[in-house]
Amino acid sequence: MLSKNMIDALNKQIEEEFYSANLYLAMASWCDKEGLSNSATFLFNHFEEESSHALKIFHYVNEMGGHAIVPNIKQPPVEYKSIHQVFEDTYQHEVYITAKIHELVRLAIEESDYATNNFLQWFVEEQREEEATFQEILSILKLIGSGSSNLYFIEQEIAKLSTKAQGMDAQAK
Ligand code: OFO
Repeated sequence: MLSKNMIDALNKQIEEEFYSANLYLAMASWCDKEGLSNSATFLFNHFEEESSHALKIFHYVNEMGGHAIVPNIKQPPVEYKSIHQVFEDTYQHEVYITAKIHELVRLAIEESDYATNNFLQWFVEEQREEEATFQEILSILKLIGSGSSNLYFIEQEIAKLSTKAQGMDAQAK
């Protein structure tokens, strides 16, 4: 049984996860339009991942006797200055989401809600992995540098990371 506080906090997180999904979908669409198809694929995959995170919490709330609420999600930015900005924003966004997950863990501990604390540990690990992935991308972008003649190399590296990430997801299932 979840406290009212916990149900509200988890519903807020459902909204955050759906927003993350839409943010990555908007970024994927921008990359697609710019002809950056490997980056687009990487971000489309991330859209699906974030949607699955939202649903995971959604089902948990109902399973625990609460009421999961379909959120009203604000529109994410649709235009980006560069691929560097896209990935800088993804990294900053993941850092923000990690802080939100940690707040939920703190609440679960305060309320001695061991089931929710246990449920949230999957997200703690997921966030650690996601921050590491986006940080790796930022390091690669920094090494390659900006300038349109470097976009080809960036696309090659993102394709490699997509394959690696999919391999990890398949293992996790
Ligand atoms: Fe990127 O994260 Fe969901 O949780």
